[in-house]
Amino acid sequence: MSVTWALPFKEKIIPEIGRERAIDPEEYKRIHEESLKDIEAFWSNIARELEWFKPWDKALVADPQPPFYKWFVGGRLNASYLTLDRHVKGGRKNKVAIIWEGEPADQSGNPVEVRKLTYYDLWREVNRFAYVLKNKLGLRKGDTIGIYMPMIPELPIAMLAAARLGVIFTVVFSGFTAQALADRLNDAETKLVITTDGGYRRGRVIRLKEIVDKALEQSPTVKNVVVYRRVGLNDVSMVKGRDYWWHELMSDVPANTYVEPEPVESEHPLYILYTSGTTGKPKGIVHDTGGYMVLLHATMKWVFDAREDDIHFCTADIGWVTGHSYIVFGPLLEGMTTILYEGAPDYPNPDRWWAIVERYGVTIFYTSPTGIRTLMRFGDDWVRKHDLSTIRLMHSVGEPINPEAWRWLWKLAGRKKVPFGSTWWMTETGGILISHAPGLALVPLKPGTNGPPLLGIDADVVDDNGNPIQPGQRGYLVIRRPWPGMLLTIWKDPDRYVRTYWSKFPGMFYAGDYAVKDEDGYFWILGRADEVIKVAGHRLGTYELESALIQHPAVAEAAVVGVPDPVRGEVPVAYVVLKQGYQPSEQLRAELNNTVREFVGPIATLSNVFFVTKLPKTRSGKIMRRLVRAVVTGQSLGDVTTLEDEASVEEVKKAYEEFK
Ligand code: 6R9
Repeated sequence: MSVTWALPFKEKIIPEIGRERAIDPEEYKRIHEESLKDIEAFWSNIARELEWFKPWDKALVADPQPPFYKWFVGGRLNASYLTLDRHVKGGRKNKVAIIWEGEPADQSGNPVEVRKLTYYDLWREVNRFAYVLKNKLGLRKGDTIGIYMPMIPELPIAMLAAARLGVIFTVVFSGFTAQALADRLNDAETKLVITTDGGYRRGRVIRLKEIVDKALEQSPTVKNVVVYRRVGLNDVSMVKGRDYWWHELMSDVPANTYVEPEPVESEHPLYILYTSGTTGKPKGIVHDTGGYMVLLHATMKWVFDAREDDIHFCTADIGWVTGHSYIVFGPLLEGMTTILYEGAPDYPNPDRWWAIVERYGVTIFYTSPTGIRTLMRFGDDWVRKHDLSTIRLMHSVGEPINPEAWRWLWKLAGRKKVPFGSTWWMTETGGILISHAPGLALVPLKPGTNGPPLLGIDADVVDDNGNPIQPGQRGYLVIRRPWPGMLLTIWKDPDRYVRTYWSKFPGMFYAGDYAVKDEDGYFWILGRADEVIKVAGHRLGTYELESALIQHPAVAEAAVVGVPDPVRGEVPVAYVVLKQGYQPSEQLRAELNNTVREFVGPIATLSNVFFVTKLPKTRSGKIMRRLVRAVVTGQSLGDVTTLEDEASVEEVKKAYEEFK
């Protein structure tokens, strides 16, 4: 059955892009088709713009067979060299690479700590820390380490130092709990964790080292911990022989220390980043070095129109893929100035972002719909207070952007004239694949769309059988051909890689999103087609929340679904079947919520918990979350032929209505 989709925006907008000539969608279609004729040649031309220690022999190889693709095989390069040494040697030595501000602020809301690191400063610190990793902690190419740090410059320093040695790092978002951290450290078998004594978040100090200590009770592979003193807590417990202070390790490493960047193979993993799937534990998405660098280079040019004097502000946290690609590696690869801030958009006041834009003259602003909606609630004055006229380009990412949020930001920060797109991509894709491309002079903008696939990207929308679908009809987003920057595999689980992404439609990458393509070839990504939800732009598997719930002794079964929320996009609600002998109560409700927060983290706060005696299931015993979701969102139930017991749906309905 096909669904025709009413797209939220009708208008086409020609923004000011500061170029002589714009490309219209028809012309873009032709250029796009051209780019797909020989994707190896196309991407090779872009790859040549980077510096390789050794050129590749073959641009694309399926090894041992599809879908295990390797890009730029035979080539050697180093991500830390490309993002640092190249600029230090090439005339950007004294250019500011990172502007950082901490959270603590004075009476008038100005940050009390600001650090500006030039490319030279950053290069030196990365070399010194690489020396520590290599010579004091004995790490070698191919080893894995965990990084669990707040948003301070030492976080990218640690990432780049690891990359310099070919050490594979996995950054764990500093809002995650000890359990979530331990799971990731264990799966990646990390030898080292780099952390801090603590970090600031909305005026509170989060004691990160304590969380690491708790995680390490269950993480036997970790032999050492490096602790950077961020907050200055004086009661940090240090385990002798295991834990070291960053500043002590660095104290006798001279400022001019140089560590040769390891010329790694193009397909050498740069990092692993864990992300939620529909079932099972989080997946360790593995990214290569060569393809990833090439995709970032292309997207920085096309999507962000990267220029020499840009100040690039991506509001994400480095703990998510957006921060990896578009705070750290992308902007530094292009030799830009990138902004890093510690804290939250609405603390100390809801103008934190706008104050940052004004203070540093931000030109490129990359943010999320949830962030925009959060700030919208505080009204226009917080925005109007600031001079945002330096902004020349904006994009959003993470979830579909709703018309109100788009208009609000375009009017207030975009002065109704700058390009403002919604870039589609995911952890697995490494970088943006579908987007308006102001850097290619592609207009018009269509608000709310993700735009057309970028050059070299063979994206499409297909029906249940994998056949192309009519424009305007809802289907599944797929990528028909490999692209540089794509995940190599799932860490230690190649079968799951094949199953998750390449099996629904054989030969095509299945993204897990619903999408519509319009007559101009612009894509509108509508949201997840599977049981992944996006809470405030953060990806959570309903399965993870359910697994947390059933840890509680009172819970027999649980179903979690995402329901629309005006600010956070989606929020999770839980339906819980209790074990015999337990009664529903407010106290139990609170306990269950705590359990989830403890296991997954504060982003996973349940917006509601309903108690029922049975859940809707298929005859084969699979929980039909789709039906639960239909009930709470007031949609029609659709096909219920596989439902085992109709009374279960009635119960779900009743529980929900009683609450209303
Ligand atoms: C980068 C990132 C990926 C999922 C993806 C989709 C949703 C991301 C979007 C978007 C509509 C956009 N998504 N960008 N939906 N418009 N511009 O968010 O990665 O955390 O792995 O999430 O996010 O549903 O499948 P990740």
